[in-house]
Amino acid sequence: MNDLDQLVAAAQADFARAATPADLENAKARYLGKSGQVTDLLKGMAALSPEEKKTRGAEINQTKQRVEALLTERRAALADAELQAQLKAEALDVTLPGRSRSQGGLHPVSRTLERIEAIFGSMGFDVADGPEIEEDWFNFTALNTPADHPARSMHDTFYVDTKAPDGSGHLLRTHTSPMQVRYAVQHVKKHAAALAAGEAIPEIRVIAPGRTYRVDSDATHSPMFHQCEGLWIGENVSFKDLKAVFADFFRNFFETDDLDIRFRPSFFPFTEPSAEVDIAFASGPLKGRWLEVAGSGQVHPNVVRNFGLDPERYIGFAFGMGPDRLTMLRYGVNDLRLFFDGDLRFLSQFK
Ligand code: 2NL
Repeated sequence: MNDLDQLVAAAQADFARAATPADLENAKARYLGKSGQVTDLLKGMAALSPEEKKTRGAEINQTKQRVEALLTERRAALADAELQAQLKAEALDVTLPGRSRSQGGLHPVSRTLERIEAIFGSMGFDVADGPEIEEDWFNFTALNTPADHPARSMHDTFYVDTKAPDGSGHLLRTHTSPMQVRYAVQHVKKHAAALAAGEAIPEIRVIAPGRTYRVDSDATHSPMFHQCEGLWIGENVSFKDLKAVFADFFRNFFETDDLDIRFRPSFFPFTEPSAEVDIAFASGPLKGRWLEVAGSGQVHPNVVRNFGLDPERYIGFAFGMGPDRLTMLRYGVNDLRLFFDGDLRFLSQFK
């Protein structure tokens, strides 16, 4: 083996030892770099005779080409090894089961609220939304609820603050009626000019669905619960209209015409006369049982006055119902607390 063959063999061994592309480029420099072995051989040719230059020059060039070929071969091998390693590391098992994302859904009470809004909406009721921390005046005083009424006691109402002895502080609303008072007062302000001129103003027709709070907790009471109140005020709105609204609502809500509705005399500070509303299904698991589903009545003259209207001219009715209880009836749920525990085993049944 001559010196040139030895050089090629040494280069091959060096290149083979290079484990990374960077190692290989360092090895290349030792042969083909500025002061590499092959480069040195080419420089040494200057001292040779023209005769020797021809033969030795050709041999050196051949050597250079062999080293370059070995380098190219090793570069490809290293690149291929790198690719194989990457493919192995990033291997994808297309036979593995997919990672599914679980499907969410609306809470059953939210479904009920949406149904309530849609049905009353179809009867021309506006939907009003407002603060859950209320002023005493909107929650009690405006609604003709006297200072000594048991609902105002600390045992029934969550107070945020009680600034004055007359109770003019803030509390968690105990019903959504205060929102209707706000709505009615705004409505009256909007039509103040017409009212002052003695002209008729548009009717108030609104529902107020939302969260309400009372100091109460058992299988049928939760400290946070939902309410939906309704209010219809005009110059010629009567109990007859209330009955028609309820019939339409409950038949739509429970998707059956086979139900009876009855009114039982009752008492609320904000209505006079007042009535509890019961329904009874003509078929199904609850067949024949009277179920209390709402409170209602003709809006008390004092309340109409607090809206800013003349109770001699404007009259109407109001009602309140419990969306939580309506949801229990619709889906056959027997414990109210299930709605608010956040247990997916319960909630996922409503997807
Ligand atoms: C019930 C009782 C009722 C009302 C709510 C009302 C609202 C205004 C004026 C007058 Cl702004 N009344 N609301 C009237 C009668 C009964 O609800 O048992 N709710 C579940």
